[in-house]
Amino acid sequence: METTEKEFRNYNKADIKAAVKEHYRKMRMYQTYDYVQRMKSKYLTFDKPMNLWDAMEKLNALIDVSDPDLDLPNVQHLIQSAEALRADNRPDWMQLVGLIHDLGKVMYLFGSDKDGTSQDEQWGLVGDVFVVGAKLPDTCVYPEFNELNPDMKDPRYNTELGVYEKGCGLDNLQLAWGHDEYFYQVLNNHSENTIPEAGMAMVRYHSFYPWHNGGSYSQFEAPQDAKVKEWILDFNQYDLYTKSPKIYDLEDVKDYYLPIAEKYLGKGPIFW
Ligand code: INS
Repeated sequence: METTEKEFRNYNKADIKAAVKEHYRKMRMYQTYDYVQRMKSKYLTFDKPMNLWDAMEKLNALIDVSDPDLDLPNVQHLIQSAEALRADNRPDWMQLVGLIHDLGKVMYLFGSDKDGTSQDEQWGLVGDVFVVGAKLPDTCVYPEFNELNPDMKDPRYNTELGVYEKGCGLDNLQLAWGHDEYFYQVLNNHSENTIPEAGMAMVRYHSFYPWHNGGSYSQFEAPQDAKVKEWILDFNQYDLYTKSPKIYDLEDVKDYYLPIAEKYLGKGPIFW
């Protein structure tokens, strides 16, 4: 890899786009406990059939505004991740997870500016996520925006535990709404899905940087979450350090990934 690790995710470098910072300002300001509940009832309807490859194609039209390291359409990032996993001979299901882990970003097709789930307003779609319903930690990128979150003035939500119990476990937390939780729930609802538990965790928690990278939220961890963190950190190398200007054609790699996708997701459409 050409770029060294420390050059990734540097949100303070001089040429960072104002749009990245603005994205995080809005995300911190609007992603409240109530907002997340509203988005769950709005988007977890599983009534829109679309096959996997059509969904991949749709990510040709989406550039992730929160990403300081990549300006390419999101489908390129997915192929780059998968190809790196393939080159390292990682298990077929993990290669598939690399290929699809951000597919929840197709929510932009059904989304709106108002919800932050559109091409223009992405604060409900992409970016590092955090727990809603508990105090925001300083390990969030741009922690200076934490105080803009209305929940931080609400005594129900602004304490270390907030609405949760100590040791409740990761799966019982409500995270900021975005592509990760959306796609996890879509896959969970897909009856033909046989992606192993580790792969499902990679989909669900890969953007949860304040936890897997920042070391926050240990008050909520249950014993089984230690292994989840190992899975996520393993996957993270392929999610983050594979970002490069290299462009692929989805059609060229499809022959290789199609049988793997059918093995773990079946042949039918996915309901979004
Ligand atoms: C990126 C991007 C990714 C997400 C990361 C974030 O900007 O939105 O999809 O996984 O957490 O830093």
